[in-house]
Amino acid sequence: MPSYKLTYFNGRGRGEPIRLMFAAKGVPYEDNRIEFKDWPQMKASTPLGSLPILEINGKQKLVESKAINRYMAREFGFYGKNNMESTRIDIVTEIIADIWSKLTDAIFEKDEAKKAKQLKKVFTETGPKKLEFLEKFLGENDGGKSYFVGTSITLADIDFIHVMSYYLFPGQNDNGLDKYPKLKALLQRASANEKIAAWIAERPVTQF
Ligand SMILES: N[C@@H](CCC(=O)N[C@@H](CS)C(=O)NCC(=O)O)C(=O)O
Repeated sequence: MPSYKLTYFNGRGRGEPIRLMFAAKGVPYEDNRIEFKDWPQMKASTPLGSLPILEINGKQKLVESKAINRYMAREFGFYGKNNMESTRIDIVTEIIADIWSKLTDAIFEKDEAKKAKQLKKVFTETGPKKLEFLEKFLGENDGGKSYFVGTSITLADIDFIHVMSYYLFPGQNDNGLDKYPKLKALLQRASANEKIAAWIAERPVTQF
């Protein structure tokens, strides 16, 4: 088995779908967490001046989180059984990435008034529009009784678990999935996967 080293900040962010896949597959790896205070001196030594980086066998250095996600999903069997399934997984992950991008823009906005406005827009416009589509999309697969694509967990479900850990923002959007019963049930089902649940319980608690 290859040896894996994931370098990312000490947070969930763009590193967490990768960690969730290692957990779901039960594959050991080095979870190299960088503290923000140590980043400035390390930045210049990285290929793109950003993280995550996934090193395989101490040789290949993979960059770009979405490319790493897809590489891992292909390696670990989380990328569907054929081209159509992989493409349906891409559709879900790209939609989720749109929510994630608006959400993180808002979360990291320093101006509190702007931040509140942006968060409200994500919770009342951007998010619901995308989630409505995903609720229907999920229903097309097995009536929404299993997972986004096929009958086992894929990158689509893993990305969904991850981004929902931000979207269901405590005190502001806890009930953000109430209008989407299939998505809500999927989140519970996928998060209850024994290995994923164990990782979520044991991972370092970080704000983001
Ligand atoms: N497109 C890149 C973006 C990577 C990125 O911006 N990473 C952020 C953390 S989520 C980072 O390294 N920020 C520190 C910096 O840019 O100095 C990817 O998806 O991997």
